[in-house]
Amino acid sequence: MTTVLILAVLILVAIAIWQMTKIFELSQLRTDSSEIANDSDNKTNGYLLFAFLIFIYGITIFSFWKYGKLLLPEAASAHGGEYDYLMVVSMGIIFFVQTITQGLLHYFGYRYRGEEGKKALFYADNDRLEFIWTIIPVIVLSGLILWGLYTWTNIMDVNDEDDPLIVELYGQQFNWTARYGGEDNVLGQANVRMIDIDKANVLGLDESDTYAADDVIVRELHLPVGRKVNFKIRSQDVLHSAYMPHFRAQMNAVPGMITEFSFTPITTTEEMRQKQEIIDKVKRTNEIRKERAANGEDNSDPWEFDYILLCNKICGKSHYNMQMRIIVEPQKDYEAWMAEQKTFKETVMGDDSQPAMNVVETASIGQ
Ligand SMILES: [Cu+2]
Repeated sequence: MTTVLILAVLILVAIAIWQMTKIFELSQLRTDSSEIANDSDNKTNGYLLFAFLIFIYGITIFSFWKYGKLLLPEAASAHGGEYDYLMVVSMGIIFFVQTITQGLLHYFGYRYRGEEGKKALFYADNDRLEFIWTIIPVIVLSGLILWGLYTWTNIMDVNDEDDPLIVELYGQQFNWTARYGGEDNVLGQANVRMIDIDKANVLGLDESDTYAADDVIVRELHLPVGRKVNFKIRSQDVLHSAYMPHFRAQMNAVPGMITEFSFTPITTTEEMRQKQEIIDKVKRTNEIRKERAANGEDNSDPWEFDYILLCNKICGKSHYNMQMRIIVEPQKDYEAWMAEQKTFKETVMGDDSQPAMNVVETASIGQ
């Protein structure tokens, strides 16, 4: 009832304002009713163009200052540096060209604004000018595209050189599971049709495949630093996307097929935590979390930096929370961790109803 009353009052107030405006308009004596812009109008618009130019330059500088720190930290994979360099050069060129063209565009709008008696020059074409403004973008864009293609081909070349570690990433609504090939570094055959919940065979491994017996299934990904990793990516249900932002890696997880991505981690989690930009980020985040804690809100425990695997396809209502911690560590730490993990044979193939996989303490993972 109150809502209806408030609405009625608002409508009546709006009608009253409308009526008053009409009365005000009628009471004004129009001295100049012309719809054609005069010199003064044009001048005002010319100045407004300058004001808008200052606004877009200002908001650009403000965004860099305010949000620049939200960009990803230095890449932690071997290919990431080149990827970032390509990105920075592309953005630099775009930024440079847009700053100049916007400046010129608005300046010319102001400089050649309409004036009484001024006539525009009829200028049909100029071959040299057209050649210049065609050839420069052609050269710059061809350079960027060729460089981009070369980089892309290098990054996407998944091969078995240099003895890569083979890891499967398995996406489902709404979590990630990882599987290592075990001692032999070969993944056993798997298929969603072989998923057996009763036996906790959640990834659908083929129990008759000898390669599957020593596979290690985990919910926290450990990678030895400096060793190439070949990821084999599967999805159980819908399209997901395995996204590891700190390693500049992303690949769709497509039901019914195995997609691949390969990279070499070059910075351990510990080394990353020591970097100044990460220390600052952690500090900023924890200040926010402290405020949240004071207000009794969720996500308020102190955060520590971790690499992370996310899903980057909107795959359902808990998509935002589909994540897995990644730990990059020295070879010996990796081996020690791996030695503690149980194999598929130990966890599933027996009839003693062991847990599905190596269970990890799930501490809070956050960005
Ligand atoms: Cu997903």
